[in-house]
Amino acid sequence: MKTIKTQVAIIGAGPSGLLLGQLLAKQGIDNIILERVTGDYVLGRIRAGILEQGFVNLVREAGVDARMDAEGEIHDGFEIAINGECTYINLKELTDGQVVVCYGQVEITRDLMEARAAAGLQTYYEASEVQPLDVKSGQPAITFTHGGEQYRLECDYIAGCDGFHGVSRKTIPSDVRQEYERIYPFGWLGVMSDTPPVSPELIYCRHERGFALASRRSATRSRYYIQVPLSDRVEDWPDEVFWDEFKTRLPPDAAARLVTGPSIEKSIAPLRSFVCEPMQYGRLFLVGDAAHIVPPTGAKGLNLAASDVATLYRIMTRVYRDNDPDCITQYSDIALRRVWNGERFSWWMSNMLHDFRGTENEFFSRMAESELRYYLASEAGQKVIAEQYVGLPYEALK
Ligand code: FAS
Ligand code: PHB
Repeated sequence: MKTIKTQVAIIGAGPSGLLLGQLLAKQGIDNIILERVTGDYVLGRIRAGILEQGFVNLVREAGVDARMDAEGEIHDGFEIAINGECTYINLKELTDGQVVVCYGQVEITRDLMEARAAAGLQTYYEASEVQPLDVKSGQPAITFTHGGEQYRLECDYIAGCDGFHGVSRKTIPSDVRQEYERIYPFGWLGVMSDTPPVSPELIYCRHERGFALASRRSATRSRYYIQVPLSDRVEDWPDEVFWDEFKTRLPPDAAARLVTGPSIEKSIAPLRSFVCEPMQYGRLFLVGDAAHIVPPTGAKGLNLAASDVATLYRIMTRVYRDNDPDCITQYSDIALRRVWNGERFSWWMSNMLHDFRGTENEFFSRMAESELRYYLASEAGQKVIAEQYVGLPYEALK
């Protein structure tokens, strides 16, 4: 077995792991990333598209903002439609100037991967049998296999950035872990197409036939979603059937502008809310989807991963720069306060915008529509939605 060493071992080369690795390296903190699949496979996952200001600031701090600034789109607001009747949520006005940036997760991940390679930072792609060890001791380690060789990575700390299906969360003993979950009774059919988007900003649609979301990746690439039953398969949705249904759920003006075309990606994702407490165990820290999942209705998944990264990065900086190892005890409590706030907003947006008939009773649907109308009808209500959508400020360390 070959022994290698680093200060912070990172499991996972998704956005969490790559962003953390870049920020730590900027502070001179040595780190190695272990990733189960190839870099191309990671880049093949179509996921998020909306970045909170906090995320944008972190990307800038990591020195990986050039393409985001050049190609990302600043969105001052978005529409919420109820059966075709639109209300504009003016983020910029309602939050004293805060906005969001529309820039695909794939692009951010690509930028981070390229920056990491350019900096000569070590990433083991296609690492298998990754296993954290002795996380409660002062010398944790990770064993893994790479290129047919066995390795032991000795480190000071382990960042579990390995997503919902990773190994890190399971390293916390089941009698220590408390998991909270809600599975939604529907999924999202997502379509990517090289067609001009129906709107310069996003449109979230509550419709009697089900939820729809008109998003985008650029002026020539659209990202669209519709709520579908969990029993549906992609094969049930040939392009023309999708376009007809999507058009029906859009507000009339947007429907009239819809340009259809061949899908270049089509998939169905289930929706769940999930939180694991605590988010740390000894010198192992859970980051991003390894610790929590939200339904994408609030555009929070990637953004909550970023706030975890921000907290852990600041803690590691204090440990190594200010020689304050005790501050690691703050991570889980700080991260969870923002995670639960993001969980609540994502759960609320999902309840307000989806059709629950057939799973909840008609009374629930009438309550949800009435509550959404109440929020949209008042500046105070719109302000609540806007503050949550742009993201609350990151909590400082004590
Ligand atoms: P990730 O899952 O992205 O990355 C984890 C990495 O760890 C992966 O590369 C994986 O291969 C690796 N890994 C796993 N196990 C390992 C092991 N044992 N050893 C080594 N490596 C291992 N969020 C939004 O904000 N908006 C959206 O619209 C949105 N849509 C989504 C659609 C889908 C289908 C999914 C699944 C998620 C979506 N999300 C969305 C959430 C998504 O963006 C996540 O929040 C984001 O990918 C989190 O990033 P990471 O925490 O890095 O986890
Ligand atoms: C996306 O563009 O993929 C996207 C945007 C906002 C959401 C969900 C998905 O709430």
